[in-house]
Order: sequence, then C-alpha cells, then structure tokens
Amino acid sequence: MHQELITAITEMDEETALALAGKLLDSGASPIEVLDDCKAAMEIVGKRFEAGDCFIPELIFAGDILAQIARLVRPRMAASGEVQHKIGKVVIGTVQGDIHDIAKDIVAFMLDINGFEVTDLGVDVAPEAFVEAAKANGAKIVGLSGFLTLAYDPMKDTVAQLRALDPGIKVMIGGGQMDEQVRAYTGADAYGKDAMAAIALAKGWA
Ligand code: B12
Repeated sequence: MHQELITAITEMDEETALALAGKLLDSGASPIEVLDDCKAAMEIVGKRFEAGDCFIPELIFAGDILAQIARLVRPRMAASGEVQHKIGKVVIGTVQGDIHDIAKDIVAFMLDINGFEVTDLGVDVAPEAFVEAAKANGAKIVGLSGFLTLAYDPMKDTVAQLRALDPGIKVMIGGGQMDEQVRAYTGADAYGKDAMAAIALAKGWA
C-alpha cells in the first residue's frame, strides 16, 4: 500500500494523486498495487459518506480521480502483462427513467479492476438495450442499477426480457431504493448492497 497516494485521493487532492500515481508507475510500482491503493481509498471515502462526513460532490470528485488513475494504469497493465485473465463478462447500466450513475460507475469500475470485462451502457437504459448488449457480447451476468421507486418496473421488465433471451443469464440489482423485497418483485437473481457485494455475486456466477 502507498499511503501517500491513498491520502491524496481521500483528501481529494487531484493534482497530487495523479502525480503520485504517475510517479509510482514510472518507478516500477505494479499497476495492480496502484489499483489496490485506489480501492483502499474508495473504501475510506465510502465510509466517510455513510458517516455523513463527506457529501455527493466529494463522491463525484473522488470517482473522477479514480477514473483518471484507471486511465493511467490500464495501458501499463497491458504492457506489463499483468492483465488478469478476464473471469467473466458483465453488462451493467442504470435502468430506464433513472439517471443516477455515481454508484453504478463505482460498481462498474470495481468489477473491472477485479477482473471482469464490463460493458457499461450508461444511464436511462431501455430493457431492449440490455438485451441487445447481452446478445452481442454473450455476457451471462447483468447488473441493473436504480435509485428511484420509478425504477422498479423498468427493472422488472428488463429482467423479463433478459430471461426471454436466455433463462441462464444471472441478474443482480442494486442502488438506493433497492432491497430484497424489490429483488423478489423484479424477479432478479440477487440484490447487492454495494460494489463489494456486486463483485462477490459476479464471482459466484462466473
Ligand atoms: C446524488 C443524487 C442525485 C444526483 C445524481 C447524480 C449522478 N450523476 O448520479 C441528481 C442531483 C442528478 C439526482 C437527481 C434526482 N434524484 Co436523486 N439522489 C441522489 C442521492 C443524494 C445520492 C445517490 C448516490 O449517488 N449515492 C452515492 C452512492 C455511491 O452510494 P450507494 O448507494 O451506497 O452506492 C452503492 C449501492 O448503491 C450499490 N449499487 C448501485 N448500483 C448497483 C448495481 C448493482 C448491480 C449492485 C449489485 C449494487 C449497486 O453499490 C454502490 C457502490 O458501493 C440520493 C439519496 C441517497 N441517499 O441515496 C437521491 C435520491 C435517490 N434521488 C431522488 C430523487 C427523487 C431524484 C429526482 C427525481 C429529483 C427531481 N425531482 O428531479 C432526480 C431523478 C432524475 C432521474 N430521472 O433519475 C430520491 C429517490 C426517491 C424515490 N423513492 O424514488 C432520493 C432517494 C433522494 C430522496 N431521499 O428523496 N439525484
């Protein structure tokens, strides 16, 4: 762990975080280690958010720093041969009518750095678009994110359409208003409360 980098991210010091990440990579640090630092930093930021010690703008900002570091790391992973063997394909998106994407982006990023090939469809994604993406890349795992009560029905519709495509596709749902009861309503296979749960579920299905 590189404590200086973790601190720069949790302190939202973008310039220092990016400079440190670049310096570490240039001096031969393993890209995986740098990503582990990012994961550790994000856990700290997430806990602060839960405790009410930081707010949405900070979450967005931390997410943006992570995305920039991820862009620095990816080509080095390819170059160093450290690309993990992809353990499965996941299609993810925020369902129709819902534009909340901070959490979905975190889940997509965490799945990516934990070895999944992630197709992120963005926000306000129609059921048909999930079906098309799963069909096109053969993903057997689909993640549906949603924060609104209004997202329940599009989720249910999306699950039904995915089942019609392939009854073997595993669907997980998550996001603010989601819980086990909503999972039962939508017919999804599992509900995950956070990105770590999403990774555990996807690994169980891969
Ligand atoms: C930020 C925010 C916004 C931002 C979104 C910015 C963005 N780019 O995402 C903005 C300001 C745009 C917004 C808009 C609206 N919002 Co809003 N918003 C929120 C807020 C405050 C935080 C959500 C968030 O990002 N949390 C941060 C994430 C990181 O935390 P997290 O949930 O713990 O994240 C984990 C899990 O969600 C999980 N997860 C997420 N997706 C998935 C997927 C899978 C597969 C799995 C396994 C796990 C998983 O993993 C994440 C990472 O660990 C919530 C309140 C809240 N406390 O949730 C309201 C909230 C969701 N919004 C709400 C509303 C009503 C709206 C609006 C309709 C407001 C309006 N009148 O215009 C619009 C909706 C527009 C639309 N069509 O979508 C309501 C929803 C109420 C309801 N019952 O439907 C809430 C609950 C606020 C409230 N209490 O009233 N919102």
